[in-house]
This record gives sequence, structure tokens and C-alpha cells, in this order.
Amino acid sequence: MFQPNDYDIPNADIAWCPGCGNFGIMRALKTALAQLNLSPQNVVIVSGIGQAAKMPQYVKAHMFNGLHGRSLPAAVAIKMANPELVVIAESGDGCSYGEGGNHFIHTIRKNPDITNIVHNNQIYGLTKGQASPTTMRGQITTLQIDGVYVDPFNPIAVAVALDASFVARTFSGYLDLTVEIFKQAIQHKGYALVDVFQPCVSFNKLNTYEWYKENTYILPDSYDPTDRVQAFRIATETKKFALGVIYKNPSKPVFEEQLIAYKTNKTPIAYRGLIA
Ligand SMILES: Cc1ncc(C[n+]2csc(CCOP(=O)(O)OP(=O)(O)O)c2C)c(N)n1
Ligand code: SF4
Repeated sequence: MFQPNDYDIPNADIAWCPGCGNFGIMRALKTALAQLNLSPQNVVIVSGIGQAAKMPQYVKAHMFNGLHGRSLPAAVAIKMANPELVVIAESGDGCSYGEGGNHFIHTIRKNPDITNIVHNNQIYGLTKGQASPTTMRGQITTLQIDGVYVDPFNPIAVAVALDASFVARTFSGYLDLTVEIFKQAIQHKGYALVDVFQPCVSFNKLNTYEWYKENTYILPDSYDPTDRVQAFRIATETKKFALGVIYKNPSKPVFEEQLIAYKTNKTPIAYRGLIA
């Protein structure tokens, strides 16, 4: 049985600020991988650019660090080449929903069997505090000195509208909830979005740990995530933000399973030619 510290990289020089919500996400990810008993040899973490995108450098597993906004196409290609791998695409809200917005939409349509963890600190962290797609209207930032003039992008509503096969949201300050949601997302067959509220203690002075605790609530056990109309209503709430598995459609076909290369031969493309 694996333990969370089996995914530690000895002497990793972690560049995140003390108190950053990324630490909670990393702890939750290592705990989820351990509880699912996944060998680091079978896991790939793929990222773009940003503070969140440093995650693959701090977790023992295979890694691919791509361009800003481009974690998803690399993750989909890796899964196509070797469906036996557990593929996790992980990046910030700017990377995933801004420059990567096109890939976000079309990856949901494809439904590859990957997990997409978005560290949503509602700001650009690495580049020092400009507004991201999820920064709230009116918020004053280092660049938007008169406040943000546009409404935030709503990734949960977009994902539900596109009939994504698994849509969840959590908060990095709630370890147990985040571990549970990560485990469900990784085990889900198909594309799984986990949007994680993550305080950026250096550049987002509005969305703090206290703010997230006051402005979120956990969905009750009686909530039915397969009810799409209800999920859309939950996704578009503006007073408080729901945490939990908001929507699930387990009946969608998985992208790589439909590929012609796997119709008669299940051997991963990555191994073909190496096996006699
Ligand atoms: C193609 C490209 N555009 C822009 C940048 C500059 N850039 C690097 S990180 C970043 C924003 C990071 O914000 P986010 O994705 O939310 O991640 P965080 O740092 O907050 O975790 C930007 C604009 C870049 N490196 N490459
Ligand atoms: S700038 Fe913000 S997101 Fe980046 S490490 Fe510091 S607290 Fe975390």
C-alpha cells in the first residue's frame, strides 16, 4: 500500500509562498493517489505554465510541463498513446480557462479518460496579480487598478452545459473533501473536471481562506449529481458556491476507446513495435 510521502520528491525546492493554497492541493493529491494505491510509475501529471503548473515538479510521477494554456492537448495525446496510464492535467485558472479555454471546451466534447485539476485562485499568481478569467467583477488588482470591468468565467456552468461527464468543485482548505473528490475524479471513466478554490495569499487579498469558508457550502448527501437541470441551477448560483460532485454523466463514450487503433488491438500504441 502506498503512503502520501511515497510521492514526495526528496529535497524538492518548492517555490510557492508560505500559506499558499497550492500546498493543500498537493497534499490532497498525494493522499488520493496513495489511497487509490496507484504506483508513481502509472501516473502522469501534465501541466501548463504558472504557480499551479509547478505541481508536476513536486510530485513523484511521470511529468510533462507544457506551454501556457496547453496542458490538455498534451494530456489527451498521452492518454491516446497509452490508455493504461492515469493522466492528470493540472494548471491554474488563467492557464486552463484563459489561454487554454479553447482546449477546455473541446476536451470536454471529446471526453478522454483524464482528470483535470484546476487550481482556481481567481488571479494570475506567477505574473504577480493581474486579473484572470475567474477574477470577480469590480476586484482591484495590480493591473486592473479601477477594478475588473467584466463578469467572471463560470467553468462549472460551461462544463455542465457541454455535458461534461464529471464536474466537481472543492476548496483547498478542506483536505478530506478534496481527497474524496480527487479519488472519485481519478476513478471516473471519462473527462473529470475538479475546480479547486485555492487562496493566493500574496496577490488575491479578497478571496482568502476565510472568504472561501464563508462563501461556499458542501452539497448534501441527498444531492443527485445526475440531474443536469439541477446541476446547472447549482452551477449558476451567485450567493454561495457549492462544493462537491455537481454533475455526472457516466454514460458518455470515452474518446480513446473509440479510436480505430484500439478497435481490434488493445495494446497501447506506445508499446507497439516494442512487443513482438
Ligand atoms: C503563451 C504565454 N502567455 C503568457 C505567459 C505569461 N504567463 C505565465 S504564467 C501566467 C498566468 C498564470 O496564472 P494562472 O494560470 O492562473 O496560474 P497561477 O500562477 O495563478 O497558478 C501568464 C500570463 C506565458 N508564459 N506564455
Ligand atoms: S503568488 Fe499566490 S499562487 Fe503563487 S505561490 Fe504565492 S500565494 Fe501561491
